[in-house]
Amino acid sequence: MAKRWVNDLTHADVTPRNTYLNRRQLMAGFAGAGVASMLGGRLQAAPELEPNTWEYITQYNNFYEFGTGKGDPGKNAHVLTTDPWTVTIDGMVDRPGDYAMGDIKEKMTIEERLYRFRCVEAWSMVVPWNGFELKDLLDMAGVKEGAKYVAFETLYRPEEMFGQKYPVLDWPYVEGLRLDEAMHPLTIMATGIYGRDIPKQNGAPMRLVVPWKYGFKSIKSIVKITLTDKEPATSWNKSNPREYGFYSNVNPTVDHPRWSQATERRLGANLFAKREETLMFNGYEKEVASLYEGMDLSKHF
Ligand SMILES: Nc1nc2c(c(=O)[nH]1)N[C@H]1C(S)=C(S)[C@@H](COP(=O)(O)O)O[C@H]1N2
Ligand SMILES: [Mo]
Repeated sequence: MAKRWVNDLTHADVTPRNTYLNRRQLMAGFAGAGVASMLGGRLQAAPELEPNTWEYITQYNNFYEFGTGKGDPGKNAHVLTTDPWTVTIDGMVDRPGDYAMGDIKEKMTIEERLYRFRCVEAWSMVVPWNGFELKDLLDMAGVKEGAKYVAFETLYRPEEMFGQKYPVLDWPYVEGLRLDEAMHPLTIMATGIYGRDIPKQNGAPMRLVVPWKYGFKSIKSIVKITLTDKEPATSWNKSNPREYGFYSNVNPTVDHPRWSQATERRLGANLFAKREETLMFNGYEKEVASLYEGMDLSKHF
């Protein structure tokens, strides 16, 4: 099964060192996840939303704090201490402070959201998240007039996140959204998958999910949320601005400089299934296109 993964494109190939790490770790690979899906596979990938298996969702991950191989986070993330967990909300808010994760969960309404998930590397899956709307959390803190963006930060704890000992990215991982994107009802903070607590490799105890954007926008294990009037720096943009923009909306008509974004490989699909066509805004065009009216999306990629 590892073989199929070797063929996946990777946005990690930003330096020769990364290329080396990826090759090595992909070879070590992960065995097992593909078998059940092959046996149960249908001849054609279905267009309707069918969630991926728990195994795929939790064993094929990108979480570079725990290694750059797809199987690494599933093997390594168990060492992360997620309780206690504090989320700092600051910047342009009425009620800045350090919020205990338990208190946040108690106040928020947890729902299930079945979303497509499309990585910039051109693979995709469908995930039954549990979580709450980011808007509700921001409303709790009270967004001040004049705030235009939301910046997010992942935990920095190299003793547990061994990947942070290597300069693969400029740690901690940071991301950002425009305020209207953050307030959109499709934007959630995920705290669970398949009705269970979200596994550490998927970003416990709380990670962002923005289903119409490439997966790297969906930052994991968040400890800080800052409301600001300036466009925040984002990790992959800092690492390679030519290839990764601030917006990173899924768009089949704007290719990555090194590969096409017109199609995608649905994880867990039958081995012989055709690649699927990538949908504008990952299939959420009706809901989110109005956010980008009048913008040149090939310029604001
Ligand atoms: N902190 C942090 N968040 C991250 C990443 C990461 O390396 N570190 N990888 C991103 C990428 S590239 C993708 S595709 C998704 C993967 O989420 P999943 O492993 O839950 O499928 O997480 C995103 N969030
Ligand atoms: Mo990704």
